[in-house]
Amino acid sequence: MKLKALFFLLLIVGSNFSIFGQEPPQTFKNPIISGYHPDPSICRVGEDYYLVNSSFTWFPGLPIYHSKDLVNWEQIGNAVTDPEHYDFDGLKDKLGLFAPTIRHHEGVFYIINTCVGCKMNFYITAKDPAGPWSDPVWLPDAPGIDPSIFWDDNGKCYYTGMNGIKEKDWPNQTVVYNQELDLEKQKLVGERHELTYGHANNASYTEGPHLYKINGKYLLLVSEGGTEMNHAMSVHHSDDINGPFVTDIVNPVLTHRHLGKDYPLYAIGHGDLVQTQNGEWWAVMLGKRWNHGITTLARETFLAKVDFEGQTPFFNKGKGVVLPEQKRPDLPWTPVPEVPIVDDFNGENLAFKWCTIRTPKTSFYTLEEGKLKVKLRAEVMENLVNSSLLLQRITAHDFEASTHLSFKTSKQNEQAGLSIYRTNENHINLLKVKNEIVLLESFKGSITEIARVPYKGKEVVLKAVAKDMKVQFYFGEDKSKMTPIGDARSLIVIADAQGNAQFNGPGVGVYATSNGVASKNMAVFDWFSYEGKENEEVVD
Ligand code: 6LW
Repeated sequence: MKLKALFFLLLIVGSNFSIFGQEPPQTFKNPIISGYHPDPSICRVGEDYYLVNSSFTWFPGLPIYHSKDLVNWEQIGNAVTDPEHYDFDGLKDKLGLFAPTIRHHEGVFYIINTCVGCKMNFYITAKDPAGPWSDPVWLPDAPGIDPSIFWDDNGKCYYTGMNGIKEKDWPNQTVVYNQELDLEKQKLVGERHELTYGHANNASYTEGPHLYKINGKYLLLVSEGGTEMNHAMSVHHSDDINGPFVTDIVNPVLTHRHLGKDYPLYAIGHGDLVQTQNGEWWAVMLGKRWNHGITTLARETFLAKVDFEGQTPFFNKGKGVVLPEQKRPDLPWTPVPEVPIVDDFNGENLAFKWCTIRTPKTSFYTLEEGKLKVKLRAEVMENLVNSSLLLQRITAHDFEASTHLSFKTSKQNEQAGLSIYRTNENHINLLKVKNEIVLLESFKGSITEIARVPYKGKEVVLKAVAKDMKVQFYFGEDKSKMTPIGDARSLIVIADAQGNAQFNGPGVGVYATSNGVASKNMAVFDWFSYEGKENEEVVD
């Protein structure tokens, strides 16, 4: 009896104090997952929450996060990992893996997604969301993008998606449809039903649908307005899964488009709902932040409380907007391990955060003796192919990134170093070449040599310090003796809507190339350090 009492006492104390004994915070800050994490989809299994984001041509793709409290998220894997099945070559950076949906049904996790430019809609399954995930089941009969998956009480599974319309009644009109998905036959079956064009007769780009059954009625949540300033979310109700769906008079239920272009958080939309084990409803959605008037972190993942009045979901009731900071969900505060600032490449595999761009048809790097060894290959990042480029998402407006490189070449065409990358046309590279260090900037496809300095040593530390929309580059024999190279460059190079920069987001990492000529040379990185410097002002 005493033991049982002690156990319950510990439980109560534990839930009020985080495992580290600190008083858990009462509030959380948005975004909950910073850096480019667009089109979030979420599901709950017991006390565990799983979230997936779109990832375009980043490989591996579809990052998966886990949380116990909807605030602290840890990446537990990527759902798209097999180069055999997903060919992103030839795809612009804004194509590839669009908005996914993650759901759990009868012990199996499902992700349904669209590979734009590469065989379109498919679903994959897994027993463990950390993977392995199954090979894709392609759905050639499913048109459009933004697939979602829902099981009705009768066990039938339904596919909901967005499709274009030939005969539009207004510009950018699209339709959300559903159709039964026979998981045995692995294809859409039966009649396709058009559910909504959006909440108003000018709703453009109605997309990102998700179906729910709440209080015995079907609720259809969709996004409208496109993923920029006019982004919004609306809900539609029906007693029948195939409709007719009636638009809710309260629509749009969430948007920031009425707040004007200077409001700090904008483009809010593309959300997914989840009910906690304590009965609360919350929503994840995408949004953007300004950084001195432009957006350099692309679309991030935000969280908002949802309260139902009847069938209508009210987002942050009383405020009706996504808040930079608010009371956190009534869940046990469960911090996750900090992502180490320095990656010393001592592991057997690269951390989940490391990705390349487009599909690696050959393995171009190894981890040996605590070093990352990257092959110099003819491929260059300016072309729509996979090159020897490894990136992690930039997660803060101000950041510091540096790496220790060991590289020697006698050939003019061979380069290796540090890269800040948004697209094949928008990037800044600090590279070691034959007896020199060179700073190259590509903006909207035009490449400029910013600076070039002599450097004979084999070992070099390369560094980038981003602050207030500028990034200054440095080089040196070691961390304590760094010299600036070139002037501070504007981060507009990685910003949204600059040239072909759309949908995806910026990364920082390492790069090596022999510029079109075969090479046996290697670039050896001893460590890589990335630290986001939070200086995000909180507004309310
Ligand atoms: C996503 C769609 C969208 O699939 O952009 O603008 C696509 N809206 O919902 C890529 O994020």
